[in-house]
Amino acid sequence: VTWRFALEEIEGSVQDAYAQEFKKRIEEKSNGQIKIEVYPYGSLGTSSQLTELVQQKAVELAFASPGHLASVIPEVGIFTLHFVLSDDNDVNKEVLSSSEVHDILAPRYAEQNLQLLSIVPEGWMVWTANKPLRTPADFNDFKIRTMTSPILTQSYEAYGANPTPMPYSEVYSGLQLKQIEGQVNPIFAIEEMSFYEVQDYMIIAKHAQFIATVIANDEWYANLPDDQRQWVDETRDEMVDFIYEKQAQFNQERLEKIKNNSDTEVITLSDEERQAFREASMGVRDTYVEQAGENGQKLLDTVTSMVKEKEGGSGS
Ligand code: 6CS
Repeated sequence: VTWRFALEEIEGSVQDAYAQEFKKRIEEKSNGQIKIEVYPYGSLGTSSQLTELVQQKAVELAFASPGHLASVIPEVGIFTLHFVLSDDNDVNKEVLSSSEVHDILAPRYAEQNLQLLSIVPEGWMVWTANKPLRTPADFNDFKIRTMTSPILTQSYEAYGANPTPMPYSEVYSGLQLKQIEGQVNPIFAIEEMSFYEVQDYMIIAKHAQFIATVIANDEWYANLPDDQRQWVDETRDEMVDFIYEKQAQFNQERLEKIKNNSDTEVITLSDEERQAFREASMGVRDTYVEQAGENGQKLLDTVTSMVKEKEGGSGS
């Protein structure tokens, strides 16, 4: 049998590294009985279209990032909120792979005919612009491209910006043609999509991680022979540490590459500067809860208390 795995990112990306390793492990476990075909971004459609393809069982597996998926499942919008996750990404890895978080979200995915397999951090979101962005006031009227969910645009409206949602594939030309003034993505993506070529500054505020989720068609997953479903579950669990290390490596290496290949100025915000953004972002949590309801509140409480607990526990 052949399983199709669709990506929201191009070849060489974090999602591609995930899919290639997933493929390798499943093909090995099944002794070649299962083949996985990986479809990088561009071959099948936009993020939202990929989710639809999984719902229709036209592909079995895909990535679905909350920045787009929150239009369909408002609860996942939590991962687009600023300053909700820990500054310590080891803590985030643990929280995101916990059964507590999975169990709140999985039923909502199931209502959409989707099986939530995994929640994957891909690195810190970094702002790019042609001017430094150091204070919320610097965002005043700033046209920043965001992913397509409305919950996400509110985070930038809170800073006074003019967020412009658009698909990933249109960002480079949007920047080039000045339809947008800036965008936000993890460093590996800024490098592989060449956004840094048309932007002068990269601003690291550590305000959020780029989070993706791995999904499968719910019916397909439920009807898998037991041994095959076990391989999927096992591999999904094994991939947590694998992809965590990969994303760290990719983001580090590509920051060096950008520094070596361009005169992009990299700005890292101080704790005081971050604090101003943190304060300006707090009100968006209420808007999130209004949109994501009781289940959203429960998820927010669970995530924030787990982050606190694990930060305390790590002694840092
Ligand atoms: O900005 C986006 O739309 C995309 N960015 C990344 C790093 N992955 C997928 C997502 O759709």
